[in-house]
Amino acid sequence: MSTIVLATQNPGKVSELRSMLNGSGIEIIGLDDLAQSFPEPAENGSTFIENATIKAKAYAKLTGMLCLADDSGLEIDALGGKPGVISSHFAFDGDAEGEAAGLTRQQRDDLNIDRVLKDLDPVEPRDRTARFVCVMVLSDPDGNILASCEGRFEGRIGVPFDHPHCTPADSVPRGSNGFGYDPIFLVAEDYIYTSAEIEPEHKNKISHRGHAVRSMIELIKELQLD
Ligand code: ITT
Repeated sequence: MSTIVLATQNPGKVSELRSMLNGSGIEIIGLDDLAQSFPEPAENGSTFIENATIKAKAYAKLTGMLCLADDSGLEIDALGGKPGVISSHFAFDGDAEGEAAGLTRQQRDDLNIDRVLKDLDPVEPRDRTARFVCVMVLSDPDGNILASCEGRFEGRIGVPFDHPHCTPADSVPRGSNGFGYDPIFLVAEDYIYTSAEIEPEHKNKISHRGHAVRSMIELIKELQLD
């Protein structure tokens, strides 16, 4: 089995992907495990598949290895599917340069959460339906796409503690696991716990990334890479 490099600079994704691929027979390394550092490609696609393809091809070429990229994000129905492909920089309307460039990932995540809660302010708790989407793409060093797949994770965005319609069940942010929007995402199982409160192993079982990874493992096995 060939070694596959994970094309992500997001430590939250790396730890989830590592734990899910553990024991799959697929040997995985992160960009951080390589001696060199690599420039982040501009994610200027308008869909998850376009951006995942940009990342997979770019890092496959740079590293000379098979490369697995994940492009993911949050789609909120009441916001017409936003933040979608600009989830990582929603507070800056998708602009990764300018002001956002000087911030830590945690600071960006906090500002993105504030923006979502502000935009949803007039929306009733039951109308805050949303889902995480994850698209994965595997590229070889020549830029050939060997496999792609998608996973989804349904839920609802909670309500800030100080909002007049807030109840204890839907109050957010809550929880310290995961990353990104997890503290405000009430998992559709019961809309009680956020995806930052459930155990990481449980999130991996039901999440968008978990579903995509399991499909990708099957596709990689079928490719019979050596
Ligand atoms: P790479 O491009 O380096 O992989 P990134 O964080 O910029 O890292 P994306 O462009 O795919 O990755 O953006 C995904 C954003 O969507 C991420 O920054 C979070 O804000 C959000 N997101 C994706 N999966 C999530 C999850 O499981 N839990 C919470 N938020 C998530």
